[in-house]
Amino acid sequence: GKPSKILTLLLIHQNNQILLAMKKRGFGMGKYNGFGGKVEKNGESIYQAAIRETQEEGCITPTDAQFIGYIKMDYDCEKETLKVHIFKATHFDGQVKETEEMKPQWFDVAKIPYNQMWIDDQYWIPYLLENKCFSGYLQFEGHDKLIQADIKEVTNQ
Ligand code: 6U4
Ligand code: NA
Ligand code: NA
Repeated sequence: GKPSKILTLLLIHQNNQILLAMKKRGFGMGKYNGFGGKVEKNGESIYQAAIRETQEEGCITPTDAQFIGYIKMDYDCEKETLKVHIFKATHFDGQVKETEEMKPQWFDVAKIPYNQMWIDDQYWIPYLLENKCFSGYLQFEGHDKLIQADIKEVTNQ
């Protein structure tokens, strides 16, 4: 199979709102998403990368981040499979600011702009909002067409 790379994605869900950010450059440009990126190869943990990327992209430091989901993403047009580790936080230090990479914006959870987001987000954000852990696999044709989507709640028994 293809080589893979480990990525993080962190969403802030506070009261009845979710913080998303319009990505201004690079992978996913023009889409609203959480904060995230690649884990550094210097011994950084996935959790540390999730916090660092949120600091770099949103200028805030999540204070109660928890791992909530894992999705393996296969893009036919990308050299590497993405292993995306998703975190949720409800509190943070600092003030949300626009950066060179991201333009953040709060949305009511009833008005999440799914039509301006990655096509898979509508499948797993509902789990995140309900604090349910989830895991799954996505296979893309290009960046906007899903040819396989298998995301399920993960329960500990
Ligand atoms: P650099 O090299 O710093 O610009 P970096 O910020 O490290 O890159 P980047 O921006 O490539 O990493 O990370 C991609 C981000 O997009 C990660 O947070 C994962 C996220 N992502 C990729 N595919 C996604 C998808 N289908 N649905 C989704 N997020 C996705 O919700
Ligand atoms: Na990033
Ligand atoms: Na990065």
